[in-house]
Amino acid sequence: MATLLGVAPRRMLEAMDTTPTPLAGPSGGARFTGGHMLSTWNHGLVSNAEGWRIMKQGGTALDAVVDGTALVESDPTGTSVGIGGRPDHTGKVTLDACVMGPDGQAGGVCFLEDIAHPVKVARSVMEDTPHVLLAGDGARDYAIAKGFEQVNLLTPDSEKAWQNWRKSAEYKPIINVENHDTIGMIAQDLNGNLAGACTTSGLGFKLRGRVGDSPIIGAGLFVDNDFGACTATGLGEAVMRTVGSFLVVELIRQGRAPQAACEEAVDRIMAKMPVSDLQVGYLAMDTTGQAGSCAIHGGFNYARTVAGETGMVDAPFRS
Ligand code: SD4
Repeated sequence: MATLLGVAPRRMLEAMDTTPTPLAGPSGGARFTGGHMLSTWNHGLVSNAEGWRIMKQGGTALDAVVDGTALVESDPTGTSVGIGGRPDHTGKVTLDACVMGPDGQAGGVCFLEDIAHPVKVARSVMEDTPHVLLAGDGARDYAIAKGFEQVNLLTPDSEKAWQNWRKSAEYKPIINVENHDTIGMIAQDLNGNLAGACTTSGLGFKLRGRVGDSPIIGAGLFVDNDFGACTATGLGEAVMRTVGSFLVVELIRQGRAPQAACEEAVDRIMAKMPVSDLQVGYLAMDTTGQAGSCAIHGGFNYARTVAGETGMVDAPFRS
């Protein structure tokens, strides 16, 4: 057998001890069962309130994140999620979403048009198909066949914003602290199980066909029921290039607290790309009830609910 430094590969693996941290919790603590939810931005308050209502009635973390984020999708005044989301450069609203549950199951939709609740379609892809991601017309056909509500996602307000944008039609795919508010929600239910959801209309006036991090498992969202969960907001390209949410959960698995893990993921972006004009924020929890968050720039906030008590938290930032 080939050897490296004189040690057979198999023996090297044995010597390295690849056993993951015990399942009691990443830091050895007990699993938290009081109910824990983290949701990006101010609209996270609405999602967490709904999530808590669902958990108290015996609903799972998955029920909480799907129904919690679906409420934000229904709000026509939100310009980055669901109906009312800013269109692409051709004036069409295209939506991205994904969900992940405690058994490692995952589902998503991207480049989806005319459907009110992409997060619910994502759940259906996860539960009713053998696939993880459906795109474009195929995703829409699937949603229609499943009986999901069809709507015109372009509100008069969004159309006006697009018309204004067309006057200069400057294509600058930049996300700063003012112009993004995807909803990413991660939760741990009263049985201690984790789940997450992420839903967005993505970058305003994006190129037609552009898909960001939000429907991509490992980028906009990752859940490992044994260790933790993470979701991202901000410029999807930066998150995708660094597989951000997976990275955060992997760092938690390796023993870091959620806060330190989010900081490291932000630092990885900052080490590789100029960030003066771009924003990314990570939000994470472990299984023991600890939370963490970090953004490139100031301005990212999130709603945190612990055992029914909710508050807004300003995320630390690194720039
Ligand atoms: C994207 N990450 O499509 C999303 C945008 C976002 O708040 O987070 N907006 O790149």
